[in-house]
Amino acid sequence: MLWRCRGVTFDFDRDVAVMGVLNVTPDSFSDGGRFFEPAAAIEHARRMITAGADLIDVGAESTRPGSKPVGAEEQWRRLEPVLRALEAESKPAAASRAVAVSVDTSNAEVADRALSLGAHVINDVTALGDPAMAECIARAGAGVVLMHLRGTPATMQDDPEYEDVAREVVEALAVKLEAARQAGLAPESIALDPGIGFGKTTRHNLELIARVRELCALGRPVVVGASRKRFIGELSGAPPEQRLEGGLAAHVIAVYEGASVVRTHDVDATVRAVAIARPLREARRRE
Ligand code: HH2
Repeated sequence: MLWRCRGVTFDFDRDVAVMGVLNVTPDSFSDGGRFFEPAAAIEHARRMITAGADLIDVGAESTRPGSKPVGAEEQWRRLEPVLRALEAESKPAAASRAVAVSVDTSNAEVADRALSLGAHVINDVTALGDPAMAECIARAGAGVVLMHLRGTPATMQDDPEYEDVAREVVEALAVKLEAARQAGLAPESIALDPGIGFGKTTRHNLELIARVRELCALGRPVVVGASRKRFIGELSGAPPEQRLEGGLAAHVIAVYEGASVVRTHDVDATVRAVAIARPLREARRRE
């Protein structure tokens, strides 16, 4: 299965991609403030590329539970210097392989500006909530991640309820996928994400990871982002800086069950874990 993201095409019949998180924010839940300065952000992106990241996902707005939206101007003020530097860093000559630049925004104005600086992917946690989003992504020929989110980051953890979370998330993303196609996005540009922690309890997150195959059945690559999230803390008692092993466990299971992309703060360890999880999945297929 191919995922076409402008100049970079992923072949998920062969590969699993690791997406490194770069939060250019003062308030993200696990690394807020650490990479807020452009120089620190660029240095961190370089480290992730060297560690084997296939995509760098740059975000200027925290979407942690209870967070407030950040306006387009402020998002762009945070993103621009980093994207300008990344454009050069991500070229195959500099990185020794193609690295895609993803921008985590649900604001079409920010997405449009980022695409004009060469971004390959728009990671939209609202799955085209902004009516202008589809058109600007389609025009650029970029890739898109459509994520499942119930409510808004401000309200999403207020007692989320589902009858069957995996079935409902698949159904909701099937509707989003069809809407994206209708809006002119090429099917091969679209990836889907169940939105771990976005309007879900610990039990919901576990079911979504364990049943990721049901989402794969929609025929598009699946992105899973469990890194350092609250459910890992709830199950292991660990604070965000000690959730590496929990995140690896979740991502290894997700890959084994069919996920194509894992989104992580811990690229080096995740690349090493995926190097085992992916061939394990292959070994099972040949049974
Ligand atoms: N999770 C976060 C942000 N963006 N995008 C996708 N596609 N999938 C995810 O699971 C996802 C996401 C939250 O993590 P983080 O960016 O570290 O935190 P914050 O939103 O506080 O910046």
